Amino acid sequence: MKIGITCYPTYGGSGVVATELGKELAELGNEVHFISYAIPYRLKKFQENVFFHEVEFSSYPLFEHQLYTLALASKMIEVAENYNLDLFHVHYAIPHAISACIAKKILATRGYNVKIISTLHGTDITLVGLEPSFMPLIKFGIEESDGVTAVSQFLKNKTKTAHQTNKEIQVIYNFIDSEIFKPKLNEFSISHFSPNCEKILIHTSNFRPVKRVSDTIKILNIVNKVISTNLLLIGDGPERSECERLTKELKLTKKVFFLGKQDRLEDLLNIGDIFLLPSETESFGLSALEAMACGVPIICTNIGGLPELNIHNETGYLAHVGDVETMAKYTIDLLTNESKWKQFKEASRNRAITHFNKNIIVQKYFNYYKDILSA
Ligand code: GMT
Repeated sequence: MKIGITCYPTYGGSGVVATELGKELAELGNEVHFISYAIPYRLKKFQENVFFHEVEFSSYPLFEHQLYTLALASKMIEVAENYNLDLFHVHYAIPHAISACIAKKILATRGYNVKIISTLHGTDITLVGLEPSFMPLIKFGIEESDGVTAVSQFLKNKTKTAHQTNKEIQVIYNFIDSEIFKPKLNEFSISHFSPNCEKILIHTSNFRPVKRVSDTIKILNIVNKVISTNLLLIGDGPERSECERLTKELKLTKKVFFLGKQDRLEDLLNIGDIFLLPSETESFGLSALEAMACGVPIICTNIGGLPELNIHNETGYLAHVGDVETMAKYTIDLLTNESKWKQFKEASRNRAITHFNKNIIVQKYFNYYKDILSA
């Protein structure tokens, strides 16, 4: 197959899923063309069958704002014609699905039939997607796509109710490479983060308000009074300064490590005893899956698609949004009960590899492509 993939190229779960999927499809012999404004950050190395096409902007005095949706549609048309694409697989509805619809319509007038598959990832439906001005666009993008996938049952249901659509939506979960995300001895010096054998809590995200990163610091504050514990915060974003302020206010500066954006997540995740994800909304929780694959139990909120990933009292625990006391209680429970913690670690790794390994999920996408192309 010849597949055009469009995603956000910067840090973020949808870009990771799109890039890893493209790399796997290329590995299976398909030709994959990434079309975006920058090269996806997980696509830095040369790989056979993988191509990148940069969406360029032309400056023109009348265009005070960049016309990204149109520039992307133009590039999609160009790539589809030059490389005979079979389909566009766009990740994150806004504006990618709309650009694909424009490109498809124009290509049809030029004798090309290219299918569109849109994958809904989360905030494109649950947050920005609910802005009244965007709602008609999102509904249009969904209904005009030849196929639509969502990363959890929760997101499928939410899309149908919030956007009042009967469009068939296929649930295809996020995935990991269990050979990369696996339990292993650390290359990073654990003694740096745990000089006095403190327990280690870990969290990774883009520090947007929906992640409620400051809750991880509040949890640490409670846990640390019972068992000496440190917290590793990986990633960066708008809430980081507030988290740094709160850390100072709670006198936890020696206990919280702000590591910023990091590449070799799998090494850092392996240092953690427990992964915290106290999000306000989370359609799946790729970061939690990566931790589970490394054998790290999860304590997270019971919202969105998280209960489809993290099984309460088996791979971790679930609590209500903002209930830091309960999350801290669960954390203490696991950190002070070695046999239960080991049992949860094993269950986390097992669940990650039996349900969410790349070979299972990539095959689901590929079968879906075949269904859509033959429909
Ligand atoms: O919204 C984000 O946090 C980023 C967003 C993205 O850009 O990819 O993540 C969403 O997609 C991921 C991959 O499918 C999911 O694992 C995340 O749960 C989802 N984030 C939210 O729903 C908040």
